[in-house]
Order: sequence, then C-alpha cells, then structure tokens
Amino acid sequence: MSEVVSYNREGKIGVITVNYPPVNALGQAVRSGLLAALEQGQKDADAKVLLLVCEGRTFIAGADIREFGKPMQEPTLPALVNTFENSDKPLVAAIHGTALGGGLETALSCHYRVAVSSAKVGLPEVKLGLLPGAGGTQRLPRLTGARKALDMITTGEFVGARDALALGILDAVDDGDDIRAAGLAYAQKVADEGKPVRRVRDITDKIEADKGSDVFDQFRDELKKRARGLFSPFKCVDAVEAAFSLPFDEGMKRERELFMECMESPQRGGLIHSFFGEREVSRVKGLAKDTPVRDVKSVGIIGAGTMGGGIAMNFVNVGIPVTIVEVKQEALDKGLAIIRRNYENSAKKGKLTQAQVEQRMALITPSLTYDDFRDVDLVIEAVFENMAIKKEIFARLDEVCKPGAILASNTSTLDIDEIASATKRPEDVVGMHFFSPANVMKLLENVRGSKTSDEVKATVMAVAKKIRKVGVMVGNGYGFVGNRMLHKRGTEAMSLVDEGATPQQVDKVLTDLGFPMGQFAMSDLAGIDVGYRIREERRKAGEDIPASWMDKLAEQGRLGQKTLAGVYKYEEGSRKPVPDPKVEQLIEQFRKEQGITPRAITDQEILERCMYAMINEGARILEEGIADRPLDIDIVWIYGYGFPAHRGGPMFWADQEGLDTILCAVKKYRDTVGGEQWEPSALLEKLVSEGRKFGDL
Ligand code: 3H9
Repeated sequence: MSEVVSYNREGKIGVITVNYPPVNALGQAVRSGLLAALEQGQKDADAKVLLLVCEGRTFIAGADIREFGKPMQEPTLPALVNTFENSDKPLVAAIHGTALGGGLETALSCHYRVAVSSAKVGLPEVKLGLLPGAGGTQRLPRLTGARKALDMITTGEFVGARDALALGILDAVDDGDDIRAAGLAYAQKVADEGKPVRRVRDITDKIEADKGSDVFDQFRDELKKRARGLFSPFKCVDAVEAAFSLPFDEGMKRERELFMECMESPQRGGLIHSFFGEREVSRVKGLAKDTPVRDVKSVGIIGAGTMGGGIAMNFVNVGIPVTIVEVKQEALDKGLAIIRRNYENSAKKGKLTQAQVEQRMALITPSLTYDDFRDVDLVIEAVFENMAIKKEIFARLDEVCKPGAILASNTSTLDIDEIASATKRPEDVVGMHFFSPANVMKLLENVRGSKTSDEVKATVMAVAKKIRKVGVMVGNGYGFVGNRMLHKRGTEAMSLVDEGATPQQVDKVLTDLGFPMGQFAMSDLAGIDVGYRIREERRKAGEDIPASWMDKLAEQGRLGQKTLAGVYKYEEGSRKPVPDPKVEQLIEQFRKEQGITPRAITDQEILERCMYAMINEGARILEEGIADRPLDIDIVWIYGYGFPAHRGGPMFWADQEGLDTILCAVKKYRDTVGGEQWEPSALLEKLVSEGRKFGDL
C-alpha cells in the first residue's frame, strides 16, 4: 500500500484515506495508491460499502498541476475514475475543504457524495487553460443539466455545499465539522438501507431534457464577449455539448481529445506559470521563513483621496480599524462620502447587507490631526507625488507614532530611502504601493528601502495576504518595477503617436494582445493630471523632459474620465473611450510645431516598440536587483496592470517570443528610433549569447 493512500475497515465500511499534503493533489503516488486501495476494498469480503475520505485541510483539490507538461504516468486519471465508477460495491465520497478539478471528478465517479456544510466544489481547470479531463464535462451535466454545468465549467467558480446539494451534485450535507464521522455515518446508511451502486454515467434524464437545446450556441455567443482571446472556455463548451450528443464512452473520448488540445495550447503554459507565480512571490529572496512578523491591528492613512479611500477600504473589509487624516474637514467629508457610496453600491448589488455597510463605516475614524496616529501599528501615506511634502509628513510621523509602528508610503515613483531619511527610524520605513482602484486591484508592490528591517519586510508581505492582495517585494528605484516599465511603454506609445499613429491604433494593439485597456485609455482612467504632475516635478528637478501633446491636454483641463474628456471623450456615465477629432487636431498641431511629418505605422511596429521596450527595461530591473526574479515582474504586471494571465506576464511572454528576436529588434530601434530605452540590457545580451531564457534564471 502506498504511504499516501491507506485502507482500513470500520465495521462494514472499507475506508480509503488519502493523506498527501498540502492539498491531496492527484499525483502519480496518489493515483496508484487509490487504485490499490480500491482493489483491497473490493477483495475485503467484510466491506459492504467503500468510503473515500481525505486527511488534512481538504478533499482532493485536483490533478497535480506540477505534473503537467511532463510525460503522463500510469495509472491515468480518466482510467482511475472509470475503475472507481465500475466498482461493484457502493462507493461514497466524503468531502471537506475544496473538491476541485480531478478531485471533484473522482467524487463524481463515486456512487454517493456527502459533504460538510463548509465544503466547496468546482471544476476550475478553465483557469489553468484546461478543461476537466477526467469525465467532469460528461458527468457533471448528467447531474445538473447543461446550463449550470456550462456555468461552472467555463467560469471555474466554486459552489458551496448547500447549493451543490440543491443542484444534485451532492446527496447530503452534514452540519458537523468531522468529515470522517459524517462519511462513516452516510456509508453506514447506504449499507443499512442496501442502497445500490448508482453510476452517474447511467443518469440520463437531464441529458434527454437538454438534448438539441440552443443553450450551447447561446453560451458560445456569451463567451465571445466574456472570454475574448481565450482558448479553453470554448473547448469546455464543445466538451459539455458532447455529453448531449454522444453516448457516454464516446463523450469521454471527445473530452480527452479536447483536453489534449488545451494541454498543448500556449495559454495553458501561461496560466499555470501565473498560478505558481502568484504563490511563489510570497517567498521573498533572502528573507528567512521564520522572520518575526509584527501584529497589525490598526492602521492610519494620510489622505482621503481616491487612493487613500481605496486603501482604507481594504483594511476595513477584513475588520481592521482605520484612522484617516486629512488637512481639511471638507476633503475628509468628501473622502468618507465616496467610501460610503462605494459600500452602498455593493449593498445595492446584494454583495453586502446594510448592517455590514454600517459596520464597515464604523471602523473608520476621520481626523484632522496626526496625534490620532499615536497608537496605530501601521501608517500609510497616500498624498500626491511631491518629495518635499512627503518628507515633511514622515518627519511628523516620526514624532507622533509609537516605537515599532511601520511607516509606509504609497508613492508610485519616489525614492523610499530619501523619504526614510526624514525619520530617525529608517528601518521602519517601507513602500506599500497600491494600484488604482486600490480596493479592487490585487497587486501590492511592497518596496524595500536600503535600511528597511527584515521584520518590516515580512510584516508588509503578511499584511498583503491579510487584505487579500498579492504582495510582491521589490527594490527601491524610480518607478520600482511596474511603473518603471510602464513609463517605457508610455514613452514609446507617445512617440508612436507623434510619428503618425493614432492613440486608438496604439490602444487596439494592446487590447488585441489581451490587456483590458490600452495605454491611452489607461491614462484617462488614472487621470492625465497624475502623469503631468510627475513630469512637472521632474522638470523642476532639472530633468530634460520634452514637451508633449499630453501636457496640452492637462493644461486644457482634459484630465481624463473624471472630466469626460482626456485623450478620448466620454459620455456621461460611460467609461467607453470615444476618439475625439479635437484631440486629433491637437496632435496634428503638435506635430507641426515639432516639425514632424507623420508616416503610416504598422501594428507590428506598435507591438514591438511598446512591448520590447518594456522587456528590455524588465531585464535591466533584474540586472539591478530591483526585482528578484522574472516571475516577480510577471506577477506585478498581471495583478497591477491587467497583463493577460494566459500569456504568463511580460517576461514569460518574452521567452515565448524569443529573446533573440527581441534583442534584434531592440538593436534595430536603437539605430532607427534612438533613446536610452533602446540600449540593450546587458542581461538580455548575455541570455541570448548563452541561448538561455528568463525562465532559466
Ligand atoms: C485538474 O484537476 C485536471 C483534471 O481535470 C484532469 C486531469 C487528467 N497541484 O493556493 P494555496 C499547492 S487541474 C499541485 O496557497 P489555499 C500550491 O501551489 C487542477 N499543487 O492554498 C501551494 O503550494 P506551496 C484543478 C497544488 O488554501 C499549496 O498547494 N484544481 C495544487 O489558499 C497550497 O495552495 C485546481 O485548479 C494542485 N492542484 O488554496 C485547484 N493546488 O505551498 C488549484 C494547490 O508550495 N488550487 N497546490 O506554494 C487552488 O485553487 C487552491 O490551491 C486551493 C487551496 C483552493 C486548493
């Protein structure tokens, strides 16, 4: 018997137990162990009913994702679940935690399913660029009908035990929290009542009811909007449809073919890289696992603007009280009203009750004085980008805050060490860069200063997890990781328009790649004044920042979505960017002033200049140690800027494009376009000369 699966008998019940931490994934050892345990149960004359149950935090959470892309080892999962279903003794699955993917498929091959009420079930393969490949697309619709199966399989969303019961996925829900006891009790009932073997493959009433329905075509139409550019959601629909048009065994074959198509698609590689990357970033290079973490039970926030308010909501949402300080009562009132409005909107959508809205608002203390920060564990400054003001604020915080309080800045570009120098405790100063809208975007770029202590670094990473963000630790340098690369893309996007492209042409190339919005639509969302202010700040500091047509927009008060006009124009209440002839004239005028004769620019040039400039900068960021690993950059871009997860992030994408192709183009643009962004990164050159990739670092 394998170490990870055991068999024992309790009375008339033969119990098969999986114990393969952390999530009982169906690796080869588990699969072969399950097969052996099933055989033992079949042979055990005293076992009338068999029970499948898992140790640890969860039922089987799926196939072992780490095995994908490697040669398949016997027994395969589809063969295993068939053997389970064919058992001639009744088989009961007892579910706690999350029965996901291959885990739910294994449960569906059992004849009865019982779960504790906290359990969830789901087929999230689509989130990995796959489809359920062990009968999920054939068995689930036999229990739920077409529509619900399509919903679950194409979104990958989990369903709670009670809903799963109502849908027919489960046969019983137990209110206790002892899954073994619940499973044994249910199995005993099956034995006592002499319930028969009941195979899902043989249940056909829902299949007959939905046969020939147009639900599949309707669903494909919906997916064209919801899953634009994605491969596997459409294959999921094909596979589920096969359950309605083919006999079970044929349907299984069709599912297998479609599963293999997904397995071979590059999107699967990108999504699995994102899955592991999201988890890997929490392990910060050089930071010991057992580094002590400070307790953060209360938070102070400076600034009740869009950023400060959004940041406050993150903490309040997890029950951490927040004190927000502003300079003027009016600004404070306005900020709090916006937070309330956001919560009220969630309540209107049924996501919160009115009582929860009030509870959350009650956790916010508005204040006009820093003295109210005396007892807080963490302060986050979220005022606009001005070094002198930030230094003043940090000097004041140093006077007021208790020893051990963490002093963080939400700066998106400025030097954390310089900010820290305004205090006598630079070891407690750190960057916590949230992304707009701060209550929605999942990224938290935590910036270590040269003196930030390990304890503070570990604490801000833990805080990210606590407020359900993906924290990435990055080094201190202008724009850190995300904005530094974004600025390179921005510079190229601007030059492309100067040279003859339209903003909408540039944006379309980026949205075609899979970004939710292009560079210019994003400027409109963030506010044209933000970039303008940063450029002005740098000009004042003596940097040579050339004039641009964007400055003219800002000077005309076209600040983006908030003024219904920026690079694009907007209808009241709509976020849809509409090209504006006035802006085209303004750009033309600007070209004339600069003596530029516009030329036709291809989409390929836009793609290369926007993306390769970013990659070259990403390589420099790695060279300088601002990011520890390429995957840190990938996760920053996926969660902070909507980089399409199925492309795995910019550095993963670059590996697929070919680093030699990219280097070649970088050198071409150095010679034709010029500018420091086209000086090839030494790391990029080294990797190409050694025939290596970012993924090899
Ligand atoms: C599938 O089943 C295909 C079949 O249809 C057909 C096959 C033929 N494999 O997320 P956490 C690791 S596709 C390997 O931090 P949580 C994870 O990397 C699969 N490893 O915990 C992490 O490792 P580390 C369908 C896995 O409590 C650790 O477990 N299933 C797998 O926040 C803890 O994970 C899915 O897509 C796996 N399947 O969330 C489920 N899952 O500690 C994917 C997790 O070294 N998993 N790990 O960083 C999840 O959604 C969440 O992990 C889960 C737990 C909800 C289970």
